[in-house]
Amino acid sequence: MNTIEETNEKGRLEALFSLDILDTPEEPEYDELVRLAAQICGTPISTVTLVDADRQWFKASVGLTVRETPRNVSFCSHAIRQPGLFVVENAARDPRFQEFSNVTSAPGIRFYAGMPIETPSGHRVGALCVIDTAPRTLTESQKDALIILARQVRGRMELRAKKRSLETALEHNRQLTAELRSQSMIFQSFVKKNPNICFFKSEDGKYLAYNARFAELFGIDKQAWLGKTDHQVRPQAVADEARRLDLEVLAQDEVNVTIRHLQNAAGDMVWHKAFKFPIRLSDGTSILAGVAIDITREMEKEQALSEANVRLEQLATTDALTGLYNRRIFEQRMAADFAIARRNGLLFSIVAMDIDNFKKRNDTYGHAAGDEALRALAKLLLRSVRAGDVAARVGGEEFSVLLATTDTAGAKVFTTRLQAMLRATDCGPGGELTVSIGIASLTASTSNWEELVIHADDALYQAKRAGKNRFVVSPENASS
Ligand code: GH3
Ligand code: MG
Ligand code: MG
Repeated sequence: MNTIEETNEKGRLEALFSLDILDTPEEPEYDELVRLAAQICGTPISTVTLVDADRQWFKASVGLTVRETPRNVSFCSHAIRQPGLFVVENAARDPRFQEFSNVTSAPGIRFYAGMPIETPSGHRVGALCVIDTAPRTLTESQKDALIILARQVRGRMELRAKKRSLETALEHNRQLTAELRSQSMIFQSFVKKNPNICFFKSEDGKYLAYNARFAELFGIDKQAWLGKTDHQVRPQAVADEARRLDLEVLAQDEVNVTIRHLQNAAGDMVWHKAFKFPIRLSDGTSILAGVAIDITREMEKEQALSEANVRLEQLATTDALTGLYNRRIFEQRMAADFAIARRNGLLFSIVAMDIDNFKKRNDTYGHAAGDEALRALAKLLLRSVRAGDVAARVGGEEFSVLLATTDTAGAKVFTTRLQAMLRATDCGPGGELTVSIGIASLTASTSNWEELVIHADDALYQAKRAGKNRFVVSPENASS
């Protein structure tokens, strides 16, 4: 064989194998065709032969007992080398065949006529042939019949191949369907068993599906809302809002996240984090999908934490007994407000205050009476200061007041008024409560807030020395 023939032979064998017919059982439809061929041509033998790599195999035959023979004694191998009817009238006289064992001995072939069977791809995979043991010829109508019958064989083989590819497609389809069904089952149980609330709505707002958690939230039946819109099952205002959001979500391709506070079927208020997003279908329509996570416990925890933080903050910044700011906050505010005042040339004063003879009050009337007096004074201080001022308890019976945008004269007015109020206030057992006060105001020479505190303390000390129940202005501010 030359190279082209080898290439053709490879393609031919592939075409033959793809028919998947070799070594299959006998089939009446082929048997009938060979019987008809033998009858019409008046020959004792007829076969539908398929030419394999090194043998020829008979799909159907009459007059033969074997089902295959080696290719080196194959007449059909010669027949399939050309497209038309191949006739050998006397093999004993033909040098191509006279040495064939099936010519020299049984069955003693003399006459052969074979019509190649061609696949749609143009490969000749075998032949329909008639064989006789005596030399002879065929009439034109016998030749025609043989050609027609070969076409019938070919038609049947094609049908068989089509049936096979249909079966393959069907099997593929069956597998796909099974796969889809199992995927859909996975999805369904995913939604069903999901601990979160899941639902789907159509573009026109009808509920397509929802899970047990969703039904539980609204206290409804598994089917109750299917095919209904929010406007049919929820209060008007809620439905309006839901529809507005759904349309917004359907119009874009993002996940919409909202936190909601709503009442569940049991009447409890719950917190939900809700996610809504569109699912685009292949037919161009969309579905709105929603998932909601119950975050009530997290929200409660967060709330408790922030309340605890506020309490902690209060504890750290205020004095438990009086509710006034403590020394730490007073100093912080002092530092900040002093800096602002100095930078902007604002007036700024502080008042340092110490209760007179407090030890004696405690000793005589008891600690509780002392506490009561401290609270009474704190209340007065809170009432006297303006917004922006800071009143703080900076020690046991010591208080400081920061007076923003206030000069010494203003501080004196504040102090005098406070003392007058104190005289008029019932501070519990022990009678009238008096305080000694030192006043210091920001001047051009004050370099820092600590200096101002020292001046006020010095002035307070002088007030004590001078007989208590009075105020003294720091010498630095004496001229005002
Ligand atoms: P002076 O007029 O010189 O200021 O004399 P004083 O007795 O007020 O001052 P001293 O510093 O001798 O005593 C202050 C007292 O304040 C002593 C302390 O027990 C009392 N004290 C401090 N903190 C509290 C408190 O929270 N509650 C009560 N009830 N007393 C307190
Ligand atoms: Mg004191
Ligand atoms: Mg005192």
